[in-house]
Amino acid sequence: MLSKTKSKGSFGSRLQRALSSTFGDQSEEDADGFVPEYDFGFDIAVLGVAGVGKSSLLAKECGFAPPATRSLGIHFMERTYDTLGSVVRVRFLDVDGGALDLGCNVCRDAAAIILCYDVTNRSTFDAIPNILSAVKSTSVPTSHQPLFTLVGTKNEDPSLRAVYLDEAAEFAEDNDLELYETSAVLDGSETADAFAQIVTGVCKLVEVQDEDGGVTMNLDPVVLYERNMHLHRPLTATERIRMRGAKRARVAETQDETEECDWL
Ligand SMILES: Nc1nc2c(ncn2[C@@H]2O[C@H](COP(=O)(O)OP(=O)(O)O)[C@@H](O)[C@H]2O)c(=O)[nH]1
Ligand SMILES: [Mg+2]
Repeated sequence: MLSKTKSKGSFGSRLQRALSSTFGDQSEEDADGFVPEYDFGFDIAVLGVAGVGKSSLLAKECGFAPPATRSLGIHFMERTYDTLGSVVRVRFLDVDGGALDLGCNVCRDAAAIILCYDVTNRSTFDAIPNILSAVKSTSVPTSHQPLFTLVGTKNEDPSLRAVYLDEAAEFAEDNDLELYETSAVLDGSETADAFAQIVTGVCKLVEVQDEDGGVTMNLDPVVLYERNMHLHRPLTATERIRMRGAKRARVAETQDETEECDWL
């Protein structure tokens, strides 16, 4: 007799589920009366060779002291932003350079990916194409591709520069990436500006015109889900049904694309 075993999903999805229960992804489970502190949320994964300054950059942006020791694995930091009339909670996944495999799995559910290199260290820039292709080769359905951004760090001293802006800009253009340069030791305004633009860039993926001709976010849970974002309120019965359909379609799309890849 055939026995049915329930699939637990990929390592990435299991990790994500565990994280959601730890960090309280309450998009579907909240009880009535819950007062949201934000309208919706999403993850941004930050990748790059060890030592490029990922943790320092995130510490600056999220208002923590920079870490005293090297991070191992994946660390989480979060903060909220006011964007396009909504409050959005962004959870940053600080992926240690040595945890790229783990990072690639987590990237599957991220709305945006920041690839960091150190402008004073050429080899960290040379590593970016490999990191980019490793992330892109994870089975993310085409319609759910995250927004990719390239960030050059430690740009405060022009005399130490080893990667010139023109070259980085050319790579960014060729690979359809936004490019920012910043430093975690300066006052933080450049960093804040870069992060604000990245968060706005993600939100713009689901923007719509309102009746007055202004721009607002489309907070339909399925539209958000398509871009790896989630609402921070309980879903209605109809929304739950639509979400189940969208999730099933995504699983089917992932399988289709994996099968296509097997033929290559
Ligand atoms: N000069 C300079 N040093 C930085 C900057 N950001 C980080 N660092 C230093 O670079 C080293 C590695 O930083 P860290 O954030 O741990 O890198 P990570 O491994 O990518 O997370 C630390 O000694 C930081 O103090 C920066 O903007 N300018
Ligand atoms: Mg670190």
